[in-house]
Amino acid sequence: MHQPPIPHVAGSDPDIAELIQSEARRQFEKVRLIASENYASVAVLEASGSVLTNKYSEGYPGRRYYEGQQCIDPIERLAIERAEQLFGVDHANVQPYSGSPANLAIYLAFMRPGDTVMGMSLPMGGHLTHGWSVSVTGTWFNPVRYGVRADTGRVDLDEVRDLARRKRPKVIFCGGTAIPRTIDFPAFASIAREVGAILVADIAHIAGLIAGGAHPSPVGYAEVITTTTHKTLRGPRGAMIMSTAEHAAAVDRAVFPGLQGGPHDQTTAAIAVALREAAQPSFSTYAHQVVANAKALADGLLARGYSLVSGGTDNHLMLVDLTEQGIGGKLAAKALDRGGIELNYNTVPFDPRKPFDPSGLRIGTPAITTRGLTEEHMGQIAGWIDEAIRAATTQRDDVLDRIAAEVRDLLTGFPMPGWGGPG
Ligand code: DSN
Repeated sequence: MHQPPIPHVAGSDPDIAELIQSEARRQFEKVRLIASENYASVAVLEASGSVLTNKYSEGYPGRRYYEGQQCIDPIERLAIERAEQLFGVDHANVQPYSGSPANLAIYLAFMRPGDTVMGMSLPMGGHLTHGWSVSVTGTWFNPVRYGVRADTGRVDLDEVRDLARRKRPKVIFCGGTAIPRTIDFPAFASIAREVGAILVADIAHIAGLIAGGAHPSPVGYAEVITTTTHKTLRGPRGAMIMSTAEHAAAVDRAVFPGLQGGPHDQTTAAIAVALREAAQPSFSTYAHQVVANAKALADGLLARGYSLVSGGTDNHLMLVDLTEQGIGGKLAAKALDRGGIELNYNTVPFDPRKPFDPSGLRIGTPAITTRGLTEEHMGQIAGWIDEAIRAATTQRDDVLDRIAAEVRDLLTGFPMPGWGGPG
């Protein structure tokens, strides 16, 4: 197994080996609530760490620029077929190195510099690559942005329609990184159709929920779908672009040779493994449990007086607005980390604070659900979060250290894929 113990790394590079071991222990001992993270299976980890890393295979199956593709071609074909079957799409490209390159390929496939792109504003829950100003997508292209309503915390689709009518974008992105509610793909599709735009659903956060039937699918609504493979989908760090047959050639050309060289074949194999796992009935159970856990955790926080953007969650994540608690997100996140609860500070819609120390926390349940935690544990976690935030405001590090010990005790009973634990 290519996970700790890692005797070969330990023999040749003890410094790195020790850091990997420490990271494994850290992942074992913490309640990991970063909404975009997960625990990949041992099978996925093995495929990612395999000899496939030694191979170059620029091109696509059957059309490569290097010899020796006898094993790589069938691996990539399997990954493609499994993606197409799992999501019910005409075409899948499994080569993008990660989510941002996948989204850049959309610009290359369908737009020219200066064209208009419409996406959700980053501080409202979108992604950098949906046209945010510090990204190349917001400087080389003409971005128009939609957000959420101040009173509901939800996307106002009438506003999106008005904006699209006025600005006539070539591409409309839906999806993002901090959206706690179901994405209305049919409504976005009707807007895109009306203005002649291509609708791209960025499902990076919810791909696993869609695969498991715990969130509606964009297939049949969005002509193009981008996703990472390592969030709720629980695969390796990678990405895919899926599309209708009509757009297949443009997507493939944009990924290679447009943006990338050789695909990471070890990642392709690990994506294939993850897609096979995601097609099993147990994965559907997992996806529904992720959502059930998020709802239970949201209820636990609401019951303790916390304000959640949009009032709750439909999916794997929630956004806590700490304004009433009188503490910034960064200080809260750092205190929680000391208390064994790992999450990230996040802007909330209309945040008066700066992005580097915003008003909110983003909390997600994909990783703790993989560890086997269920609704019965969410009240306890909400209680720890509340106690740690209070301890942060009174600088009670002793309380944080006590919580961290309680967290460690709880998690001892929940195995982590890829590591047998400290024993
Ligand atoms: N970094 C990812 C996230 O945390 O949502 C988005 O790219």
